[in-house]
Amino acid sequence: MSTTPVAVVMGSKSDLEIVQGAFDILDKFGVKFTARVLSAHRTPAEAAAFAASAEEQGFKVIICAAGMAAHLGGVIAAHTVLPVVGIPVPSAPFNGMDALFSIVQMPPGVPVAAVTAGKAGGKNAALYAIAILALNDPGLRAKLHAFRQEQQAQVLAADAELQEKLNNR
Ligand code: RP5
Repeated sequence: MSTTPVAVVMGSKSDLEIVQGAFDILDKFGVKFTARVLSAHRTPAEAAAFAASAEEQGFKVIICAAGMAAHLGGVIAAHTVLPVVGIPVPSAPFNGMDALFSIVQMPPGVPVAAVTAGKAGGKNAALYAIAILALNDPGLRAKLHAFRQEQQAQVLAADAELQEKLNNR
Protein backbone atom coordinates (compact mmCIF):
# COMPACT_ATOMS: atom_id res chain seq x y z
CA MET A 1 0.00 0.00 0.00
CA SER A 2 1.41 3.40 -1.05
CA THR A 3 1.36 6.23 1.45
CA THR A 4 1.23 8.78 -1.37
CA PRO A 5 -2.03 9.73 -3.12
CA VAL A 6 -0.38 10.95 -6.33
CA ALA A 7 1.81 9.03 -8.77
CA VAL A 8 3.81 11.02 -11.32
CA VAL A 9 5.07 8.90 -14.21
CA MET A 10 7.31 10.19 -16.99
CA GLY A 11 8.30 8.44 -20.18
CA SER A 12 11.94 9.47 -19.96
CA LYS A 13 14.28 11.26 -17.58
CA SER A 14 14.42 13.94 -20.30
CA ASP A 15 10.84 14.86 -19.24
CA LEU A 16 12.04 15.84 -15.78
CA GLU A 17 12.30 19.57 -16.49
CA ILE A 18 8.58 19.68 -17.34
CA VAL A 19 7.63 17.38 -14.48
CA GLN A 20 9.50 19.59 -12.00
CA GLY A 21 6.59 22.05 -12.29
CA ALA A 22 4.28 19.35 -10.91
CA PHE A 23 6.70 18.45 -8.11
CA ASP A 24 6.90 22.12 -7.07
CA ILE A 25 3.12 22.50 -6.79
CA LEU A 26 2.61 19.18 -5.01
CA ASP A 27 5.30 20.19 -2.51
CA LYS A 28 3.73 23.65 -2.08
CA PHE A 29 0.40 22.02 -1.18
CA GLY A 30 2.04 19.39 1.02
CA VAL A 31 0.75 16.55 -1.16
CA LYS A 32 3.01 13.51 -1.09
CA PHE A 33 3.83 11.84 -4.38
CA THR A 34 5.69 8.93 -5.89
CA ALA A 35 7.61 9.57 -9.13
CA ARG A 36 8.69 6.95 -11.68
CA VAL A 37 10.35 6.82 -15.08
CA LEU A 38 8.38 4.22 -17.06
CA SER A 39 7.97 4.14 -20.81
CA ALA A 40 4.96 2.91 -22.75
CA HIS A 41 7.31 1.80 -25.52
CA ARG A 42 10.65 0.99 -23.89
CA THR A 43 9.35 -0.64 -20.70
CA PRO A 44 5.78 -1.64 -21.67
CA ALA A 45 5.53 -4.54 -19.20
CA GLU A 46 6.69 -2.41 -16.25
CA ALA A 47 4.36 0.46 -17.19
CA ALA A 48 1.38 -1.91 -17.45
CA ALA A 49 2.26 -3.65 -14.17
CA PHE A 50 2.57 -0.31 -12.37
CA ALA A 51 -0.83 0.83 -13.63
CA ALA A 52 -2.51 -2.50 -12.88
CA SER A 53 -1.38 -2.35 -9.24
CA ALA A 54 -1.86 1.43 -8.79
CA GLU A 55 -5.31 1.18 -7.19
CA GLU A 56 -4.16 -1.52 -4.78
CA GLN A 57 -1.09 0.60 -3.94
CA GLY A 58 -3.42 3.36 -2.74
CA PHE A 59 -2.84 5.96 -5.43
CA LYS A 60 -5.82 8.22 -6.12
CA VAL A 61 -4.65 9.98 -9.28
CA ILE A 62 -1.85 9.41 -11.78
CA ILE A 63 -0.05 12.17 -13.70
CA CYS A 64 1.71 11.02 -16.89
CA ALA A 65 4.23 13.18 -18.76
CA ALA A 66 5.40 12.09 -22.19
CA GLY A 67 6.49 13.54 -25.48
CA MET A 68 6.51 12.50 -29.14
CA ALA A 69 4.03 9.61 -29.69
CA ALA A 70 2.91 10.06 -26.10
CA HIS A 71 1.14 6.78 -25.36
CA LEU A 72 2.10 6.62 -21.69
CA GLY A 73 -1.10 8.16 -20.30
CA GLY A 74 -3.22 5.97 -22.56
CA VAL A 75 -1.40 2.78 -21.64
CA ILE A 76 -1.60 3.61 -17.93
CA ALA A 77 -5.32 4.44 -18.27
CA ALA A 78 -5.88 1.15 -20.11
CA HIS A 79 -4.77 -0.72 -16.99
CA THR A 80 -6.50 1.28 -14.23
CA VAL A 81 -9.78 3.07 -13.51
CA LEU A 82 -7.97 5.78 -11.52
CA PRO A 83 -8.08 9.29 -13.06
CA VAL A 84 -5.11 9.86 -15.38
CA VAL A 85 -3.87 13.35 -16.24
CA GLY A 86 -1.52 13.69 -19.22
CA ILE A 87 1.12 16.36 -19.75
CA PRO A 88 2.17 16.80 -23.39
CA VAL A 89 5.95 17.29 -23.41
CA PRO A 90 7.23 19.46 -26.29
CA SER A 91 9.92 18.04 -28.55
CA ALA A 92 11.23 18.68 -32.06
CA PRO A 93 9.96 18.90 -34.72
CA PHE A 94 6.29 19.32 -33.69
CA ASN A 95 6.79 21.15 -30.40
CA GLY A 96 4.27 19.12 -28.38
CA MET A 97 1.45 19.00 -30.94
CA ASP A 98 2.21 15.31 -31.53
CA ALA A 99 2.11 14.55 -27.80
CA LEU A 100 -1.05 16.62 -27.31
CA PHE A 101 -2.95 14.69 -29.99
CA SER A 102 -1.65 11.36 -28.66
CA ILE A 103 -2.90 12.21 -25.16
CA VAL A 104 -6.17 13.95 -25.97
CA GLN A 105 -7.42 11.62 -28.72
CA MET A 106 -8.13 8.59 -26.55
CA PRO A 107 -10.77 6.23 -27.92
CA PRO A 108 -14.16 6.29 -26.14
CA GLY A 109 -14.17 4.27 -22.94
CA VAL A 110 -10.63 5.01 -21.73
CA PRO A 111 -10.30 8.73 -20.92
CA VAL A 112 -7.13 10.68 -20.22
CA ALA A 113 -7.38 14.36 -19.20
CA ALA A 114 -4.92 16.56 -21.09
CA VAL A 115 -3.42 19.72 -19.63
CA THR A 116 -1.31 22.51 -21.10
CA ALA A 117 1.74 21.44 -23.10
CA GLY A 118 5.12 22.18 -21.56
CA LYS A 119 6.21 23.57 -18.21
CA ALA A 120 2.80 25.10 -17.41
CA GLY A 121 1.42 21.59 -17.94
CA GLY A 122 3.44 20.30 -15.02
CA LYS A 123 1.95 22.98 -12.80
CA ASN A 124 -1.61 22.50 -14.09
CA ALA A 125 -1.49 18.69 -13.90
CA ALA A 126 -0.58 18.96 -10.22
CA LEU A 127 -3.33 21.53 -9.58
CA TYR A 128 -5.83 19.27 -11.35
CA ALA A 129 -4.74 16.27 -9.29
CA ILE A 130 -5.06 18.37 -6.13
CA ALA A 131 -8.57 19.48 -7.16
CA ILE A 132 -9.55 15.80 -7.46
CA LEU A 133 -8.11 14.99 -4.03
CA ALA A 134 -9.75 18.12 -2.57
CA LEU A 135 -13.20 16.68 -3.30
CA ASN A 136 -12.71 14.57 -0.18
CA ASP A 137 -10.28 16.79 1.72
CA PRO A 138 -11.57 20.13 3.10
CA GLY A 139 -8.06 21.19 4.19
CA LEU A 140 -6.73 20.77 0.68
CA ARG A 141 -9.73 22.60 -0.72
CA ALA A 142 -9.00 25.55 1.59
CA LYS A 143 -5.43 25.58 0.28
CA LEU A 144 -6.76 25.70 -3.31
CA HIS A 145 -8.92 28.71 -2.43
CA ALA A 146 -5.92 30.41 -0.81
CA PHE A 147 -3.80 29.66 -3.90
CA ARG A 148 -6.35 31.34 -6.18
CA GLN A 149 -6.51 34.37 -3.87
CA GLU A 150 -2.72 34.58 -3.91
CA GLN A 151 -2.74 34.52 -7.72
CA GLN A 152 -5.46 37.16 -7.82
CA ALA A 153 -3.48 39.43 -5.49
CA GLN A 154 -0.37 39.05 -7.68
CA VAL A 155 -2.22 40.05 -10.86
CA LEU A 156 -3.95 42.98 -9.15
CA ALA A 157 -0.60 44.17 -7.75
CA ALA A 158 0.91 43.97 -11.25
CA ASP A 159 -2.01 45.97 -12.61
CA ALA A 160 -1.67 48.62 -9.88
CA GLU A 161 2.05 48.88 -10.60
CA LEU A 162 1.39 49.34 -14.33
CA GLN A 163 -1.24 52.03 -13.67
CA GLU A 164 1.14 53.93 -11.42
CA LYS A 165 3.91 53.75 -13.99
CA LEU A 166 1.60 54.99 -16.76
CA ASN A 167 0.17 57.79 -14.61
CA ASN A 168 3.65 59.04 -13.73
CA ARG A 169 4.83 59.45 -17.34
C1 RP5 B 1 8.92 9.90 -24.90
O1 RP5 B 1 9.91 10.17 -25.83
C2 RP5 B 1 9.43 10.49 -23.61
O2 RP5 B 1 8.35 10.81 -22.80
C3 RP5 B 1 10.20 11.70 -24.07
O3 RP5 B 1 9.42 12.89 -23.99
C4 RP5 B 1 10.50 11.39 -25.53
C5 RP5 B 1 11.98 11.32 -25.84
O4 RP5 B 1 12.61 10.44 -24.94
P1 RP5 B 1 14.20 10.40 -24.83
O5 RP5 B 1 14.72 9.97 -26.18
O6 RP5 B 1 14.65 11.78 -24.44
O7 RP5 B 1 14.50 9.38 -23.75
O8 RP5 B 1 8.70 8.54 -24.75
